[in-house]
Parts: sequence; structure tokens; C-alpha cells
Amino acid sequence: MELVERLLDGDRRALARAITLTENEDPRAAELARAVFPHTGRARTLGVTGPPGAGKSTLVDGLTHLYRRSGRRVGVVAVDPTSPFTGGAILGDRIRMRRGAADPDVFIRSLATRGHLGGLSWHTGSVVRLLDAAGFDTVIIETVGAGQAEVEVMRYAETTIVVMVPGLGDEVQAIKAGILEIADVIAVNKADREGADSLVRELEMMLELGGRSRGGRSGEAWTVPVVKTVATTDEGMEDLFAAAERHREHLASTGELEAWRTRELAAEVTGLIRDLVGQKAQAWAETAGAWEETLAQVAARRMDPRTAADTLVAEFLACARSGSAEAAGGGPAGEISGGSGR
Ligand SMILES: Nc1nc2c(ncn2[C@@H]2O[C@H](COP(=O)(O)OP(=O)(O)OP(=O)(O)O)[C@@H](O)[C@H]2O)c(=O)[nH]1
Ligand SMILES: [Mg+2]
Repeated sequence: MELVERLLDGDRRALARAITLTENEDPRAAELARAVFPHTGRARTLGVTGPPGAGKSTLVDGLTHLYRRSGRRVGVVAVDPTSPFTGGAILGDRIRMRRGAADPDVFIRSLATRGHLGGLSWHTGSVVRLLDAAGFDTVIIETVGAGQAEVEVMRYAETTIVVMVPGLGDEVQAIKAGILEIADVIAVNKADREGADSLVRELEMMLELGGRSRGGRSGEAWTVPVVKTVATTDEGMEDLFAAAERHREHLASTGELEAWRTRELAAEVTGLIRDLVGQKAQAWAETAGAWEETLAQVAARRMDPRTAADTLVAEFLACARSGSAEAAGGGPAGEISGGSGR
């Protein structure tokens, strides 16, 4: 694939094209992923997540600037799990960076929710790898919100920075609790606003109560630092940068980095198996006509959903064993895994 060669050479247009193919779940995406994978695993990866408008993009811009200053080439992936339909337009606005916009050693790309295979998480991971293979040795993933989607996306980040801001009110309390679980470093941004110091104290207390005086992914003691920042003026940015790099060094020196990588790759394979098998089984059920029949039983309350699924899966596996399920299982799973030789 000529595209792969150009991408590995660091050709930005090839990279952009490769990302588009991946985003669209083009059949060539699987082949691409396969070809670049041996050239990945080199980039230092960071995640920046937090509530809408917290200043994530401004912080990412600041971090990009600092990484560039230390000679790194920076790739940025802005992921939006919350707006599947209007994502493109909003993201375009969301990532209007910035200092790095004209820098050939900075590559910024937004991703909206699309496709099926592993959903957003698979796309994000693939794009991170494309950037990595193209020689961007630092990749920053920005994602908004707080939920399962972020946790999944942050799977690809060695260091996750959670951004909080003062004065968001009670509804954020729940977000805080959930999001602290994935934080390696916390930025209290908009520290120029009232309430920053009390938010820092509150977060430190929550971390202590939650037993998060150590990083969740790290077996070794890691105290999650809470850093005050004003992203718009770069105040505290050096501290945030230093905290993030300290976390990376901590992971590396404890051997946790390698262990974590292996764990996450295993989790990725597990997730993909679940998706692929699920899609194939579903497609089989629908084409084999078993679907409507079974669903009618469930609708009539003669069969519970669990039994229905058990039965369909058992039938699918029986067919798969005898080879008659081969023809089924089209859809995105078939496309993605069928990329070879094209
Ligand atoms: N006062 C103040 N404003 C800030 C600070 N950081 C960012 N902002 C402003 O907050 C607004 C949102 O900043 P973004 O960086 O776009 O925030 P975001 O979290 O990326 O937003 P979404 O991606 O839309 O969720 C912008 O108007 C920024 O200029 C800060 O430290 N202090
Ligand atoms: Mg943003």
C-alpha cells in the first residue's frame, strides 16, 4: 500500500487520508491498521478530559506548545462522544486552535462518533496509532464529558489529565466522583475564577477518601497531583506539563508502563472479539430468520430476553461450527476484517 509508505515517511496528506479511511470504516482501514501497527508504541500519549467548556482545548494548546518547545512532534485527536450527528461542525469550532495551527510538526484532527466496530474507542486508538506511525512522538487526546465513553477513549492515554473548573454546581459532583477514577493528574482550570482554592481542597479530600492517593492503573504509589491553571494566560501550565511528565516517568520506572500497555492491548482485543462476534451473531440471526421468530416470543412474554440471546447464540455457534454461518456476518465487521488483498 503506497499510502502506508507515505504515511510512515510522515506525509501529512497521507496521514489525513488514512485517518479519513479509518473514520469511515473503509475496508482499507484494517489493512492500514495492520501495516502501521509494528511502527507504533513509540508515542507518548496523553488524555485530556473534563466537562464541556472547562478549557480542555486551551489546555491542550498550551501543552502542545510546551511539548513542541522540548522538541516533540505533537498530534492532537479531539474526540466527541456526545454529538454523533452535529459533531463535525461543533468540533470544527471546538478545536479552533491555536498556536500550533501552522506548525508542520503539529497535527490536529477531530473525530465524531461514527461506525460500529468498537465505536469511538476503536477509531480513537486507530488514529492515535496512525499519528504515532507518522512520527508524531507525542499524541494528545481531548474528549468531553464524563462517562463510559471517556473511560474507553482514555484507554489509549498513558497519562490522563482530568480538567475541572470552579463554580460548576452540584450536578458536577457526580461527574467528579466518576472521573476521578481515571485521573492521573487533575487540572483545576479557570483558577482566575472564584472558588479555585476550595475546589482544589475538595478534590484532594475526595482523592484521599477514594483511596486515590495512588494512580488507579498503577500498582505503585502515585499521588494524583491537583494543579491550578489559567489556560488562557498559561499560568500553571509548566506545572501541569511537569506533573504529566512526572507521571510518565513514574509509570516507566515502576515497570507499570509495559504492564499497562499489555493489559490495554488485551482489553482491546477482548472488546473487538465481543463486537465482531456480536455483529456476526446478530447478522446471522437476522438472515437466518431466527430473529423475528424469537423476538415475537419475547414480545409475547413467552421467552425472556436472556433466554432469547442464549438460544440465538447457541444456534449461531452450532451453525458456525458446521460452516453454514460463514455466509452471514456481513456489515461493518465483515468489511473491516476483510481488508486484506485489496
Ligand atoms: N477565565 C478563563 N477562561 C478560560 C480558561 N481556559 C479557557 N477559558 C475559556 O473558556 C472557553 C472554553 O475553552 P475551551 O478550551 O474551548 O474549552 P473546552 O473544554 O475545550 O470546551 P469543549 O471542547 O467545547 O468542551 C473559552 O472561551 C476559553 O477562552 C481559564 O483558565 N480562565
Ligand atoms: Mg474543546
